[in-house]
Amino acid sequence: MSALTQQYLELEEKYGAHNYHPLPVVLNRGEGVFVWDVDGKRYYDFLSGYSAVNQGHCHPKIVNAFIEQAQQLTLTSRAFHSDQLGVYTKYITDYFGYDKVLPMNTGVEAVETAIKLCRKWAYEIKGIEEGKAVIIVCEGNFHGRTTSVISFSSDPSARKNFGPYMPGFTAIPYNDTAALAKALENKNVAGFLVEPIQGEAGVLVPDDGYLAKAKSLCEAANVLFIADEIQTGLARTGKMLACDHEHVRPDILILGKALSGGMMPVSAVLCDDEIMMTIKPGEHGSTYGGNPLACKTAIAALQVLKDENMAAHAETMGELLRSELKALHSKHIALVRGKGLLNAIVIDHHNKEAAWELCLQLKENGLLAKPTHGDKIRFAPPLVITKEQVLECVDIIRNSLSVLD
Ligand code: IF1
Repeated sequence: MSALTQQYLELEEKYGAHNYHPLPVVLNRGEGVFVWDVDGKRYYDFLSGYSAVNQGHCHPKIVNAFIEQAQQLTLTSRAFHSDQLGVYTKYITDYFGYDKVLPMNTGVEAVETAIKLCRKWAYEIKGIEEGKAVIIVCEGNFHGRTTSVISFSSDPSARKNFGPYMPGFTAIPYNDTAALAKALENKNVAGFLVEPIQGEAGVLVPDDGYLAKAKSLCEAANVLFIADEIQTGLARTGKMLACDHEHVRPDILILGKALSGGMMPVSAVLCDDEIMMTIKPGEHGSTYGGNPLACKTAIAALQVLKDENMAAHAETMGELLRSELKALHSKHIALVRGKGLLNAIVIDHHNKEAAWELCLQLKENGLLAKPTHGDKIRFAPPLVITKEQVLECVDIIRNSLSVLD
């Protein structure tokens, strides 16, 4: 490790909270599928900021929109109107086909917003007795870090000693429509909150038909189907939304991450008037939510996804990546799974540090990826990756795997 890298690591170690355990690499530049460290070494980015930079690092059209707006007007608060918000709300609701949007910033804020909308709808439209609404969630979920949202996490490290926990959530196994049907028998159920593919759980892809069946069960029970597409949405899995694979239209759609192409936290909740209009002035909001800089940036980020046909490209590149990884027939890879360019491998090794060691070797060889849950490594490059680059990355992975022999 270079002295320069060491210096930066020491600063973070000494002055930053120790709530992460990153790879020992210090980045200072990004462009497309690549990032560079402070010593000028170039890497393929196989994490894409946890799918926030689907459009590639520093996409020129998104950067330009951002800079233009930054020089014009960045924040008004929602106490006043801006000339950007109305344009953005029309743009994004047309884009996804919903009556209305509620703009927020981080992903978890949008999840919280969806929960509030669901509860309001339950009491004011569905007619559930006040305080009794239940939202069904899935075991192994990841929806963010607030105290409410970690209350229904099944990951001890996300929850432990952060209680007391928020009531009103019931967890059922993921990818289990029988369990959902059973849970829906409770008349106080207001919503079903689900990730179309579970990211944090190690890119768990449910069976074909799961989302469609879940949606129809929810419809029959007059329960809102709430899709957290913060990670799976925006072309990542080979469709604009992962729910599109099964022609499912969520009642509440949650977006974040790549909605700004990595420029700043921009999230959104979309739904129709019956749900959205239950929230009245003063009942919900945020200082930065819907700010003009975010609006302008998000329009550019969404437009780039369409103009550059990124969903279809992600589908093709994802198929190539998975088939090439499988063709390695590595004894260290137990499983290759994913959809589009949201993929993971499961490492098979007696050493439980094997995935971490492989990631260190990948880094040496010019590819950045991060282990999750010990034995899984996510492979989710920016969607601008080319065929030649996918093949080169598979070569890097093949060479790096020998470190586990
Ligand atoms: C961290 C994982 C990814 C998300 C879904 C909501 C949020 C996220 C489906 C919250 C955020 C991130 C956040 C990051 C790690 C991470 C992650 F490994 F934990 F699961 F991406 F895969 N819903 N996911 O994936 O969005 O508030 O962060 O903007 O360390 O928390 P946020």
